[in-house]
Amino acid sequence: MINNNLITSPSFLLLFFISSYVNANDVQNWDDSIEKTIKETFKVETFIDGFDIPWGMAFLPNQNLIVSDRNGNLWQVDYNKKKKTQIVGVPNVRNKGQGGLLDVQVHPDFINNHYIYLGFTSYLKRRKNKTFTSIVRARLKNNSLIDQKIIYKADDIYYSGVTVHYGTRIVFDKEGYLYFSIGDRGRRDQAQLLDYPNGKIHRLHDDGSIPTNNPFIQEKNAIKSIWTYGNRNPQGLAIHPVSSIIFETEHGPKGGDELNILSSGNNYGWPEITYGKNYSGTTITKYTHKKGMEQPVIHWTPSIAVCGIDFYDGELFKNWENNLLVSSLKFENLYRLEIKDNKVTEQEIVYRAGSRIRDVETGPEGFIYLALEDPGRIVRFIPIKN
Ligand SMILES: [Ca+2]
Repeated sequence: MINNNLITSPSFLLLFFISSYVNANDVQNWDDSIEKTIKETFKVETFIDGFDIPWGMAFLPNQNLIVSDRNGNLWQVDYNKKKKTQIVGVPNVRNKGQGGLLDVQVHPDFINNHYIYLGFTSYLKRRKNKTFTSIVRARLKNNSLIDQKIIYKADDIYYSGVTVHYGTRIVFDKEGYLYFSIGDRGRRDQAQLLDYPNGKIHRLHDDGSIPTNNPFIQEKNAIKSIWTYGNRNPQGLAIHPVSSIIFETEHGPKGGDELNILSSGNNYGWPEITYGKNYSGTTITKYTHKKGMEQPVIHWTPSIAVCGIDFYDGELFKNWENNLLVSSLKFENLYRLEIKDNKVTEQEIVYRAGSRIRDVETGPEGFIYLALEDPGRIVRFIPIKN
């Protein structure tokens, strides 16, 4: 133990500054705390730092971590060496407002096809301020993206100069369908219209083709990739490890952040029903329920600014098996939700990060990884046996 006299002595301070300087290139210990929660105790440590705004994370079968940085950089982090290398060949993105390089996802059969998917803010060639969500598929070879194919791009008419509510989370279900979200792009009424791609969850085959059993495939004028609608700004998607049900989180306005269970063709109500208000405090709608519109599983009011989610399906945190981990931007907390029969039976804050949390992932060996942005870094939870 270091006693207080030593800490305040000039020679100790000098030694401290010298050692900080010498270690400047190593991973810094931003995080080094022990967290006691209701059912688990764990240590938080910095896994890798030096990012701008790490937005999405996905692990490869070889345990390496792919991190998408909103500024357009894509990184591969060597799991054992904890060193990151930049991946080249990323499409040009419009890094403005809430847009940029957003989510990354790994194909379920990556081991054979080496496909990864990126969700990003694309722009029109002649009018760079007009943006929308696109999805690209590419093979990851060493640290390059090759054989690129844009598997989703909206028609130019939907591109807009508004730089909010891109959504853009990507997930695969167990049957191999690819789902991705697009927020309402600040045009709330369009979330209810099936001839607009914004305010929706979309479903595609892994090559970008549209499944013939999508819910609006027969509907005239509907965009055929739409899976659900009435979604405001969804930035969390996760598949339940046992039931395979798709859970979604979306940012509400002022209040009314939602956790939803997605099902083909459903209308999640935005902006016809909501538990939130306008940021100014004025009313959006007096309705919280309407026939033909789905209720959230839970809503957070005031808004936590709910972001990426993941079900814990590792071996290490035994008491959190299949619990939903929920990240938040504004409240800077990681939440743990127990869900039984599609109802939330317990909710707990398990970590106060002191930083916006963009994403959460169960990693190799069962550690839990969080993408934090102040400063941009990935931290992980290591359980401590009681
Ligand atoms: Ca809703």
